[in-house]
Amino acid sequence: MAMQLSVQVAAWLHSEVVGGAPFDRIQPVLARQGFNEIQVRRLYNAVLTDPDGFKAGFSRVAAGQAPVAHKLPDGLVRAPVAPEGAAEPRLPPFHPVAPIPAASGHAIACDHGEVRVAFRLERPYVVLFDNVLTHAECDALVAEAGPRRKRASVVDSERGGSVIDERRTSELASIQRGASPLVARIDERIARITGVPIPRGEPLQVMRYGVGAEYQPHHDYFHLDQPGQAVLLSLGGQRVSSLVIYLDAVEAGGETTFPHIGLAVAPRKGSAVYFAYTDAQSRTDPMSFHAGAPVRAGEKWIATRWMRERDYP
Ligand SMILES: O=C(O)CCC(=O)C(=O)O
Repeated sequence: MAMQLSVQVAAWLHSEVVGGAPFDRIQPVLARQGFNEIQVRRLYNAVLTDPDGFKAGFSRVAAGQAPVAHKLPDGLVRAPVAPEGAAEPRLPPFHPVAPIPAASGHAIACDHGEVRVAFRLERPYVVLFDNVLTHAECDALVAEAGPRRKRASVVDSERGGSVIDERRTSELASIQRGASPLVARIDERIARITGVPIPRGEPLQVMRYGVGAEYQPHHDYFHLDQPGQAVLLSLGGQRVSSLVIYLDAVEAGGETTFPHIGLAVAPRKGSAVYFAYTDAQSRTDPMSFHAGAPVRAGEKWIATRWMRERDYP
């Protein structure tokens, strides 16, 4: 259903959001106007993403002109152009709601030993961890989940649910939190290194990619302008971060790539790449665009955990 926003409410929303009002202040006001949470998030993000375009839209209506469709930009949000001769412009900062806990330092003591932070990138927010799982744990997870795998699917952006799609050609087994003593131990460890509480994690997805299999570039967060994705917010809110654990090395190819910044992370058994892309106001970072590059030789095994704003049932 199309959203009907009065000029007065649109003007109020614009001035509040431009003034830095958090989502929680906006939501109850628009809820009283009859908007549901997804609609409020879309409006909030529309103002944040393009405040001038949003203002131009309701100003046209106030002046008695026909409204124009408001399209959210889905490409790269670029930093302002720097003066000639200046160094490359830095991207504006983005503060994810789920950064790794600063207090842990570079070596995080866990039940099996130390998980080490190999590098951390600010934007997109990416952390590479070493020694998240021991080699024996990687092998045990593959043995436990591997036989249950089926062809992977993606979210159906129009209708909701999931569909088989050539963009994701791996095989996948979805493992509930706490499904076995091994998975429960992995749940604890993931929460410890990422700082995201266990109940906010979606099921662990154990995946195998054969030669040629890939996961083409995508965002893990839900795109609220696509109806089939927006409905998924009702289960635990937006996705905030992802952890991809490598369960084996790959002979060639199969890197996790971040095309906007030219980063390719090569799979190493037991290490993991973590990326966080949603802030405290539910704004999402398009720079977190990433992919699983095609495997060129050997096979690739990973376990991915997607994490939410709130508990995931
Ligand atoms: O296969 C990879 O390296 C990346 C997996 C991925 O993009 C995901 O699970 O969201």
